[in-house]
Amino acid sequence: MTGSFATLEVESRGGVLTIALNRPAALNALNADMSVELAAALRHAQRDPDVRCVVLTGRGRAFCAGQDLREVAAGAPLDFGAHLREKYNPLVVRLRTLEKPVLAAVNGIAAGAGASLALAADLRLMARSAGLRMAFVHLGLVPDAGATLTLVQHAGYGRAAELCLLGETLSAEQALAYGLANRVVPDEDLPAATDAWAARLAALPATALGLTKRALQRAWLATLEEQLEYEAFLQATAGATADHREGLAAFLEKRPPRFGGR
Ligand code: T3D
Repeated sequence: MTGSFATLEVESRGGVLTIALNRPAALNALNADMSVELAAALRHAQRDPDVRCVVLTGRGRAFCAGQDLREVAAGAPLDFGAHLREKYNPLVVRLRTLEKPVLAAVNGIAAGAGASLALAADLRLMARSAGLRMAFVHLGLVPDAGATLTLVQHAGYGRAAELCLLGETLSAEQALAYGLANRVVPDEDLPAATDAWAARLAALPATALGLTKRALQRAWLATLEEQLEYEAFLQATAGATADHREGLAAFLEKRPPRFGGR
């Protein structure tokens, strides 16, 4: 799948699928082609057992400036509801339910639906000069692509309200303080920091990571009793994997584990 897209650069190496949004002149704004291609790349990530971690990033100085507003202005009046249901919502569902870790390497500004995509990832590494901007309010729109949920989940209601209602750009350092970034690194260190985390994630037991993600996603909805039961259900699967046996053997033999992903 490497490199066969008009709006993305996709590379698969060492168990890591890197998807780079690649319309730098438009700050990687999401046009119709990009949403179709991103859906295809994420489908591939789900299906290919050799993909054990997904990195989402942007080429050029931005991560993603959200919906391509020139495309909206040039076209027939947009059916916003249908557009979201057909294009963005499936992308967000895929990112959140993909049973592989998704790491957003936020290399620059992430605005509107671009911020929503970054927030849908499991982990966010941000370059120091990057920012998050809930730009929707400046267009008279409502935050979409899941951001009203993910912001409240990661940052809490008050901070989510501040970001969505005021629509100011949140710096990377502020994003870290708000719980929206996992790490902030100097701009020039982002590629190496991303590679290091992605390689670590790709070397960890794939089934356990996938099931862990399922458990975390569901935790928002559950009572304690339900979550305890769900953890027990998932552990029955994880406990039957070769990776679990390898982890146990490595512990007893006092050596690093070599997880095969099965
Ligand atoms: O159903 C639906 O589709 C509704 C869903 C909506 C989802 C959304 O995402 S709504 C929010 C859309 N995004 C925005 O409102 C952000 C718009 N962009 C900006 O506010 C600014 O560009 C930034 C704050 C992101 C960055 O500012 P700055 O000063 O660093 O860059 P710039 O000069 O504004 O932009 C550079 C170029 O990128 C420029 O093109 P040019 O003049 O050099 O040819 C600019 O027009 C282009 N660009 C930036 N954002 C977009 C864009 N082109 C198309 N669409 C964009 N979203």
